[in-house]
Amino acid sequence: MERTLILIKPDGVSRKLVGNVISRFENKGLKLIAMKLMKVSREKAELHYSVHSLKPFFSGLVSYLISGPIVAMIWEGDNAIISCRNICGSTDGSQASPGSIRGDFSLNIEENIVHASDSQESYIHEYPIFFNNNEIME
Ligand code: FUP
Repeated sequence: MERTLILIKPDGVSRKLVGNVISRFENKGLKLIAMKLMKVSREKAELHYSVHSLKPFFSGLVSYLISGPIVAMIWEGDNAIISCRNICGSTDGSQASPGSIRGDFSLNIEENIVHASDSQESYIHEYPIFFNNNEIME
């Protein structure tokens, strides 16, 4: 069993895609074990994206994540990380395959609806930024 952190970013929430996005993970057979609607602080956003801190797009990326409420979730299942990455699609919505979340709803790389942990190490870094252990269903 593997776990992964999924964020529905501010554009996903404001475009009322929350139900659609959640359905895709449920339909795949993954199990939802934590979820909250929240505003992310600048400090948390910078920590979440710290791997990109030296990239030219970092400040825009942080501003985007804190621009409105997000939905943070933890999903569990066999190979949850790669399964969820495939459901989300390629980072740039214009390149993402139709049928994936980004392929269906995003036209660019800046506003790409969702975040999904890209490895076990990333998940370990990311999930405590959004959840306390007592908020995760065991
Ligand atoms: P992903 O794991 O698919 O979310 O993509 P990355 O970790 O490579 O990038 C994190 C976020 O940075 C993406 F959601 C989009 C953003 N990004 C840009 O805005 N510009 C870039 O050139 C690359 C990434």
